[in-house]
Amino acid sequence: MSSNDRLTRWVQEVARHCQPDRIHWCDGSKKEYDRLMVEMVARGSAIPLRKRPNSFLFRSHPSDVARVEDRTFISTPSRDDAGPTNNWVAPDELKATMWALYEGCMRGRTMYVIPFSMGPLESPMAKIGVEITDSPYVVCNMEIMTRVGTRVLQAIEEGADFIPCLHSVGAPLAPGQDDVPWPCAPMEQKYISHFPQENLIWSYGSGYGGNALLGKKCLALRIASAMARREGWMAEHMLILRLVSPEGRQYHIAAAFPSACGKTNLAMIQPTIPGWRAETLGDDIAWMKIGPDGRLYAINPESGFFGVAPGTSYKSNPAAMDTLCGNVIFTNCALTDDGDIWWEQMTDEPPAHLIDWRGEDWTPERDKPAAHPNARFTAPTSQCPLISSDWEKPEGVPIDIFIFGGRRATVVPLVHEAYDWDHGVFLGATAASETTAANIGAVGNLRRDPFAMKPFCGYNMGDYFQHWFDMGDRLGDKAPRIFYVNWFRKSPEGRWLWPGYGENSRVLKWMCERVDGKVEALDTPIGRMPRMDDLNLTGLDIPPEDLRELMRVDVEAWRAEANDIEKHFAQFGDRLPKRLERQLRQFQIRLG
Ligand code: GTP
Ligand code: SPV
Ligand code: MN
Repeated sequence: MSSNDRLTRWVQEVARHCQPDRIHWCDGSKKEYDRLMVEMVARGSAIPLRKRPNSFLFRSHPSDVARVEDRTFISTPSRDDAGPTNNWVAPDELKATMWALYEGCMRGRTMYVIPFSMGPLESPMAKIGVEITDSPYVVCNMEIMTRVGTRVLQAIEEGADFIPCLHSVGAPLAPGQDDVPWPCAPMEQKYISHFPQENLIWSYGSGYGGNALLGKKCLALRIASAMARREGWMAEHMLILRLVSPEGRQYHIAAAFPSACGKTNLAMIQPTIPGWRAETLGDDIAWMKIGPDGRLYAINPESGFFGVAPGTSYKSNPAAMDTLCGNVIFTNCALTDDGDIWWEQMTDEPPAHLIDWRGEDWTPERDKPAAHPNARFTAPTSQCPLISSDWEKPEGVPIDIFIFGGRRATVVPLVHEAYDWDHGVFLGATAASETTAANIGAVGNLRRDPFAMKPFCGYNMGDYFQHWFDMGDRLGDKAPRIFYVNWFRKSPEGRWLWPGYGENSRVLKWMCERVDGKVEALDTPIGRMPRMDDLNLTGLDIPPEDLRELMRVDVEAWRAEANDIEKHFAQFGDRLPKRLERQLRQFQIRLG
């Protein structure tokens, strides 16, 4: 059977179950996008923005505002292969449950077939997917976030493999029934399911972000991470950035921070240190493979930003603001009276009146935010003024530096460096962060989020740790150097101790100097840290006591961390690499 026959039969099978009124094969054209938007405006689910060309605001159902980790499943034949950090249901059982939900679920709707490529089609690292969805909102978002169109279909016709991705909002319409602006299913019917053995994705019940735009978290991270392990490459929740020194030397950095912990902002950094500049390559996902010269090369599989809106401003991230000049889909932002969008911290003063993300009148006296904390923009990567001319290079860029990190109000200092690769894997494996609004659930709870991949690793996390060791062994002395950062330290009163954003360039510069062997570092129990004099702080107005706090290693607090890491590691049983146990013992010895 040709892959084209396989595609036709799959589409027919899905149509037989889901019973859509009609089927539309997407060509990815502007005409198609425009027509879908016109239809969504007419139905009342999209609001055209008078102030931004070709831009639209959507308001989701208040129950469908973020990823749903509790409803996300890695369905491997054995529970052990999904591991302790994933939800698991046996494939047969999950498929039976979901087929029952899919039965008739697209009645009254159009079924769209979206052929898409993750990565430039001509890249040897690119992967093709086909998403079937009953949501025109998903189609338009996918057309920004991925490379959609007839060229992809052609590749399939010529024999290229593809990953089937099935999605339904789970809200069939009875004959004559009016649609709602944001159809979705109740929480207990939502399923974001992955079958890594078969490279298959089934999503039901949500129209939002990573639950529904299946090229992103589902394919490019969960399925891709499982493929990457089998095939000897890496699929990581990482931004990709090129930093250029005043002398013109280029450094490529890939950084893994959990959701809503600063990847997009770091990817678009505008360094405050004179002479240094940055170019954006990717803001969320990196696919990396060892090149012919033995170094690790990264591509960005996406073609759009699905970025956190609140907090984005001309002060914090001017490049993002410029990226949003037009051709943007805004979701759950507030609407201004003159037909533009607004969100918290976009301007110093909020507008006197807004329509909030729920569609209600809002004035600054209201104690609820006008935009949902996980409000997002979907914008083409090519519109970023800092985009690197190499961002679509088929072979990618060679990575010099890995950064891990997270949101920690206490304990973790501004920056430390791993002693070696194994210690770096330990830092990644033990990364912890306060939860954010990017997932439905409590916000601000500290949890381990290894390599920022807890919600996105498509197999047993213990095996994933081993994969990092294996990659390091293959890379040898060409492996990237590994650092750990925390931009989110707070004073007891809750004030940020570090100004963040563009000022983070000061920390990046120190990393580059470490890579070049230009500066010594201080050995501490947690890793190597900058000597105060080596951090360029010129022009920064930080009280000395704040700086001391940002660079302090509180041995007592780290002993408590070590105890918690023991518990964290214990859940992996015999899947935990011995090399991590050794790292933990050495850490405990250094702590004394
Ligand atoms: P996902 O798209 O969910 O993966 O998030 P992300 O990792 O790309 O996070 P993003 O850059 O969108 O930042 C999330 C929030 O953190 C935004 O509200 C930012 O304004 C804020 N933020 C980002 N960088 C910094 C920083 O250096 N300091 C402080 N204080 N806040 C930051
Ligand atoms: C994240 O949560 O890490 C995101 C947003 O990048 S979503 O696409 O919804 O997963
Ligand atoms: Mn993300």
